[in-house]
Parts: sequence; C-alpha cells; structure tokens
Amino acid sequence: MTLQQLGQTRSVVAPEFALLTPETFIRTSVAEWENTRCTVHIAPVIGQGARFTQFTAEMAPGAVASAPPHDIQRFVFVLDGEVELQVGGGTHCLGEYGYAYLPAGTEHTLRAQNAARVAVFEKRFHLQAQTLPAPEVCIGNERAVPGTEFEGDPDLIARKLLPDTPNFDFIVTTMSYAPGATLPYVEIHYMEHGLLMLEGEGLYRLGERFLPVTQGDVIWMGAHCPQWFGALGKRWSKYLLYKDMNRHPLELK
Ligand code: UGY
Ligand code: MN
Repeated sequence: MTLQQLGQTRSVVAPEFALLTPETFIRTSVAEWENTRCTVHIAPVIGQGARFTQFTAEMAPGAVASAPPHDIQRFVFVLDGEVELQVGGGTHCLGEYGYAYLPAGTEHTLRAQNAARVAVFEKRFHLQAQTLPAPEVCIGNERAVPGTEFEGDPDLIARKLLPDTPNFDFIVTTMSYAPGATLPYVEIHYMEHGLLMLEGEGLYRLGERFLPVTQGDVIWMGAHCPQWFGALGKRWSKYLLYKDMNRHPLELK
C-alpha cells in the first residue's frame, strides 16, 4: 500500500493557511466552464475566510468558458495547451504562461484549442474602486515580462503581470528563486495570497510550520499569516502569486 492509501498526505488546512497538494485535488464542475474539470483550491469558506477564489480548469479540446457574474473579475494563466480568448471584438491566442485579466462585467469567451490547463483567480470587484477609472483588459505572457530584483537580490526575481495602480484591487506576480535563494525575512501582512508552484521546490514557512513544497502545489495564506520561502534543488523555482492590493484595510470585503 502507498502512504496515500494509508491516509497520508502533505496537504495541511489550518485557520490561517492551507497547503493543498495534488493527491488531494477533487475535480468538480463550475458554472461558466463547459466540458471542463475544475479543482477549486481556495474559496471564501476556507479557514478564517478568503475574499477570492483560485481554481485549476482542465479544459477538454474545444471546451468553452464564458464570463463570470457581472461584478467578478477574472485572471487566467495558461499552464499547458493553448486557449483562444475573444474579448472586445479581438481574438488572442494564449499559449503556455500566457495570461489575461478581464475586469468585472467584461463579456468574453475562452476556448481550448486542444486540451488545456488554466490557473484561475477570481475576485469580486471592490466597490470603493468605482470612484477610480475602471481597470483595463490586460493580456501578456509571463516569459516576456521584465523582472526586477526583490529587495535588491539578483537571485530573487519578481515579475508583475498586472499594473500596480490604485484602480486594480489585486495583483498577480511571479517570484523566481535561484537554488538556495530565500525571501529575505518572514513576511506578515494583512493582505492574503493564493499561490501555485509553477516550477521547482523548497520549504514554505506558513505560520509556525516549515512545509516541503513542489511544482503543482497550491497555498492559501490568510491575513497576517507568517510566511517565508527558501528554494531547494538544483534549478530555479517559480511561483504564481495573487495578492489583494490598494484598498483601505477597514474596507476589505
Ligand atoms: O510581496 C509579497 O507579499 C510576497 N513576497 N510574498 C510571498 O512571496 N509570500
Ligand atoms: Mn507576501
């Protein structure tokens, strides 16, 4: 018998964080995603509560997704395969590591050209933001985004996939670590994170736990969860990271 068959897993769910590893993923269907198996990793009902959702959509060839309800923003990131995005009268082909941000109320479709796997973050658009100009559609590929050194460390590179401007109420970045690189300190902040390990492996500190993580793992970090990462192995590690941003702490919903 395997350790899994004996009831073992690396997944941990705590009030302020969750590590979710692939052997515990349960596929389900989600409205708007036809012919698609979705694993909803993070939903508002998790732990002390999340204000966003993160899921992986496994689209069959030709599967189509339509826009979420009108007040919800969507960010998609193609993990495997090719997805055709139709929005605003234009057609865009998103290949591996291609991404798109669709503001709340943006009619669009996503069509899998072949079997495709897509990481999705969705968040209700924050009302306070309606006094600012509406965020715009953003389309790109992570591999074409210039990186910047995180806190001056050339072995820790951050890439912002969305504009860091006050009209956006969340941001998605990738963080790339050379073997042995670490976050320079334990972070504690009121913003929450959704994370997908894209490449590599290492140790994630979540609260008081140090947990081994690897490609394919998902992490939720709730408000004020102590967090730190150190990269292990012989290749660069990279994770995709959601973070809510730019809103008054007393106005968070
Ligand atoms: O900027 C951040 O919040 C980021 N460095 N956090 C993280 O990687 N857990
Ligand atoms: Mn952080």
